[in-house]
Amino acid sequence: MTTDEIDQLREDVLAAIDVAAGPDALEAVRVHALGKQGTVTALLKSLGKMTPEERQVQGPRIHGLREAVNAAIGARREKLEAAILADKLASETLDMTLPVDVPTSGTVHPVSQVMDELAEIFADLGFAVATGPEIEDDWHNFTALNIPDTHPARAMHDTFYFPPDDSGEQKMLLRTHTSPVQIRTMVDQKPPIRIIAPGRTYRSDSDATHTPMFHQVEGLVIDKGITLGHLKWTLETFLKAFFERDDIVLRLRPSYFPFTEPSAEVDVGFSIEKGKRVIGGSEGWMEVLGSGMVHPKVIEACGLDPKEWQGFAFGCGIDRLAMLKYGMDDLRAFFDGDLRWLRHYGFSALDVPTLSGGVGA
Ligand code: 2NL
Repeated sequence: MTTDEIDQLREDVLAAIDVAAGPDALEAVRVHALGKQGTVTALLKSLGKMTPEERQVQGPRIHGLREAVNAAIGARREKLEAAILADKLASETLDMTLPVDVPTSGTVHPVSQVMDELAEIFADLGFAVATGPEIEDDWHNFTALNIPDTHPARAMHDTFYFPPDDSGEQKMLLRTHTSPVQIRTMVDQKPPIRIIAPGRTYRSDSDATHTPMFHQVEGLVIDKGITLGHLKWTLETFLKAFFERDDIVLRLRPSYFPFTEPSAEVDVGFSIEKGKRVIGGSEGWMEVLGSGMVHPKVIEACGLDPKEWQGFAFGCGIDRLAMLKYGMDDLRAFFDGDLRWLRHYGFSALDVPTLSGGVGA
């Protein structure tokens, strides 16, 4: 090939690179010039057949051509990719100044709202939210909680059991309370522990005040030197924040749970407003929570030394808390899925579940 022809080839290839409209077209130009059968490749191959003198003259020209083509392809590719990215960015812009006034469909269920409020109140007191499986084994739901096989509390819990496994040994069950979440936390984590465990629980029970699935929240503190005083202060602080009233009076009544010793039922003073019972004041007492000091046997079952670690625990129904706070009187409406009820009692999806967003707002 003559020098003129090489210059012509260079011009042609560079021009083709310049007009390649996209990565695919550019790749076709590259293959045409630098591929196995490419025009520039053919020139490089021809070097082998030249005399040393010829090669000395043509070598730098042909290699220079290859380099120029490579550099031009690289530059063009960068340009094309930048243009593609710019297009993509331009087509994916979001107008951040758009107002958020699009009507949301659906509402937050009062049970979800109350769960969010609980998480918020207890977060301020240093509690984390713990969750766990709803299908449990006997050990986590009963045995570890000092409820042995023969204990009457097992019958009292009206447990839903699954059919036994193949070995016939293990019968899984639907948890009857959220305590197994706390058992799992004590087994897995080192104290100090401060958690609440809200969630679905199940008992084979159905009437005006019981649904087979209901929501419970339990709280657990494990640390050194924990007393009933800590329990009472925590529950009083929680109830004042939750019901947004300062005139909350607590009465701890001796009671019995297998997993706490001593155990106390917590009554809260109520008053009558517009013919309805509301929490606060002291016209009468209403039972709201169960609680107690965690039984040493429960602490031991979780692998901790009860001489070193003590704690308190409490539990209550979330559905009932929601009814008391928001003035609903039929538990079963919670699970009917009636849109009119949900629109009336539900909360806006954009609401922040703070204490300032509750009944007092
Ligand atoms: C109630 C009473 C209660 C607990 C729950 C608990 C959990 C562990 C250890 C000890 Cl892991 N106790 N939970 C304690 C006392 C009462 O619930 O009336 N619930 C609806």
